[in-house]
Amino acid sequence: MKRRNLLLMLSAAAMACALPAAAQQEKYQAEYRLSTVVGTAFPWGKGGEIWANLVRERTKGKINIKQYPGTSLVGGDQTREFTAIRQGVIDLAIGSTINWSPQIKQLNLFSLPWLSLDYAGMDALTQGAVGKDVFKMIEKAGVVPLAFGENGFREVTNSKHEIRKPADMKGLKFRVVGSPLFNDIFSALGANPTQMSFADAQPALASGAVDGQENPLQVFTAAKMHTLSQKYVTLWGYVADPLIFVVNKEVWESWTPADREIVRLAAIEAGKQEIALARKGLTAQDDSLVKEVAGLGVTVTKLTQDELAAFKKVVKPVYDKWALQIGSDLVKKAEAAVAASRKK
Ligand code: X2X
Repeated sequence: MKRRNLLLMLSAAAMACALPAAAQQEKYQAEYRLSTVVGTAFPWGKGGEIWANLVRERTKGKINIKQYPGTSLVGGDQTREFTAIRQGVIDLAIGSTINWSPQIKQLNLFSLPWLSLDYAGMDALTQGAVGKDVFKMIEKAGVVPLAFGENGFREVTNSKHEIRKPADMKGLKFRVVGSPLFNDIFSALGANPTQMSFADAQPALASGAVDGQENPLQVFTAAKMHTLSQKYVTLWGYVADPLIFVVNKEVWESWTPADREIVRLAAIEAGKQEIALARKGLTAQDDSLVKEVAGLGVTVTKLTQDELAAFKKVVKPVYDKWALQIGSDLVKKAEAAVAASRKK
C-alpha cells in the first residue's frame, strides 16, 4: 500500500471514531425550555430554578435550561401544557396533575376531594405504587417523568364572607382550574364555578368578576391575594395537588445516558427541596404561614372534623362519579395507600 493511501485510510478511521461524539454534541440545543405555571416567588417556580441550576452545574453548561413561568410557551393556557411537552414546543416542565388531566384523565385521581388529608397520605400516594402507576401513564402518553414535587393543599378563599358550611358557598362565584372535576365539586356545593387560567384569575379577582378561588396558602401569599379582595380563607385541604418533573421524549433520547442520569437525579433533588419549601410554615410543628396570612387582615377559618364531614358528604356523589372515570382499581389502590399511612 502506498504511504499516501495508508494516511488517507488512517485519517478516515480517525474521523469515524470521532463522529459519534461530534454527532452527539450537535444534537444538544443551545437552550432547553422549562415550563412552569408560576415564577420563582412561589415554591413551584423555585423548584424550576433549583432544577435548572443543578443541571447546568453538573453538565458544565452543556444542558442549559431556561425557565418560562406563566406557562408562557402556551400563551398561559395551562390545559395545553402537556400537549406542548409531547409535541416538543416545551422541552421540560414541572406541572400540576390538574393541568395535565385533560390529556390523561387518570390524573384526576389527585383531585378527588379529601382523598388524602395530610402530608403522610400525600407521600403514600406519590412515593408508592400509585406514583409508579401514574409515571407509567405519563410514559405511555410519550413524556418522560422523573420526580414528584408539590403545589400544596388547596384552600378555598373569597371576598364576601367566612365559609364554614356548604350553605356558605351558595351563589359565590369561584374561579376554578382546568379540570371539569372542579366544576362538579363547586356546583355540588351550590357555588358558581368558572374555569380560567391562573393568569386570568388574578384580574378576575381584582375586578370582582369572581368572588373567590382555591389554591395553596403558598400561592395565596406569593400572589398577594389579600390585595385581590380575598379576605376569607377556609383551611379545608380538599386537594393536595402534586407536581411532576418531566422531559420531552425526543429531547431525553438526544442526551447521553450519563447526562440523563444527571437530569433525573437533579429532578429528584429539586423535587425534595421544592416539597420542603411548599410545606414550610404549614405543618403541625410550624404553622407560621397560617399566622402570616392572618396577619394580613385575612380571616382564617379552620374546620372541625364535623364541619369538614358536612362538605365531604355533599361532594360524595362527585367523588363516586369521578372515581369511575379515573378507574376503580387505581382509586382503590390510592385509598388503600392513604389508609395504610394513617395506621403508621
Ligand atoms: O392555576 C392554579 O390555580 C395553579 C397555579 O394552582 C395551577 O396551575 C394548578
